[in-house]
Amino acid sequence: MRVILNTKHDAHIPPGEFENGEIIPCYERPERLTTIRTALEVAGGHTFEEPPACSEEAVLTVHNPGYVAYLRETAAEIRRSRGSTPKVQWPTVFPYGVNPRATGNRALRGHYCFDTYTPILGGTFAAALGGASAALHAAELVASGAERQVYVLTRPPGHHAERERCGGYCYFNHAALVAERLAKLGRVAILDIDVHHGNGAQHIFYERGDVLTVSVHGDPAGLYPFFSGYADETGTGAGLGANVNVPLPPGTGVKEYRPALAESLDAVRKFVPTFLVLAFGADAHELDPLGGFKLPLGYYREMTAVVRELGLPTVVTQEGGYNLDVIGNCVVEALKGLEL
Ligand code: SP5
Ligand code: ZN
Repeated sequence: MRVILNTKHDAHIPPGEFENGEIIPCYERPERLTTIRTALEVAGGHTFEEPPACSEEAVLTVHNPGYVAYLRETAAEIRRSRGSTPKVQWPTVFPYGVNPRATGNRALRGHYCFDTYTPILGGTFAAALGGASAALHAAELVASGAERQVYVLTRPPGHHAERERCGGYCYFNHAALVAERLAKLGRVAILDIDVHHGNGAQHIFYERGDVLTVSVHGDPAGLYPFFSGYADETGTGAGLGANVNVPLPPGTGVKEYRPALAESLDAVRKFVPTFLVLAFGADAHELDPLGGFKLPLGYYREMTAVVRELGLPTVVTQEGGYNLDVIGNCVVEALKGLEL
């Protein structure tokens, strides 16, 4: 398969993530991308390419201009600071009250980010724009008919990013950028099989009837992102019925996952899309440190083979997956399933 890389990814290497009052080592690190790339090279049959750089305006199709400018300016300010102020900017206070007003920097930090896992560094904007470039190039290849399947190998991931908020290690929503581009040509379904709820695309397309968002994930009562991903979130207005959540309990294995995925694929078929975006995470694997699911490596080919049966032109975006010993092979198997 044609693999589009975010070659700017290592401009973003956070010093840690803030979890329950402690800074712990990042789960989301550069080795995630390089280990997946190496596994694909060893497996063979894939080509790797750098996308042309997209403009900042190109991400405004799904992101708010104030948010994009905030990421750009914060990163620039951190680069200029040279040791006098911290090299990382974390939010500490989040919107509250009858009319939250975000004017000064400390309020903006919490306004434009919804958790403590997603800091801004001097290189964050460049890395995020590199990911958007990869996603938009992949979308263009499928939109033009040059390719039927393309895989976007990028980090930081994208599927938690909302229209004007980063979170869950995500800054720009790659799956949403691809969907918005393809929606100019026809109906688009986003199927999110990362173990965490695809809250970003749900948020961005919640009122849209031309983009279906479907997510299979761990029950938000016990798993990140905690506030969304319940089955009764079904869309609103023209988008009513065009959002499908399939939450599954901790410890979910193949026996429970298989029918849940089948149900999700039925929802996709019923929508009769022209294009598919597969937001793929390897964090439902049994050895993932964050997911709590029990899917074995041996299931990953079957998992995407049933997606392939949809017969749709498809862009795959790399989302989560945090066990460096298994994510490479998960991707290898998933792409095999799509290409069968
Ligand atoms: C793209 C993606 O998969 N983002 C997921 C973000 C989840 N971050 C939660 C980190 C929780 C860290 N502490 C959990 C310790 C488990 N042993
Ligand atoms: Zn995830």
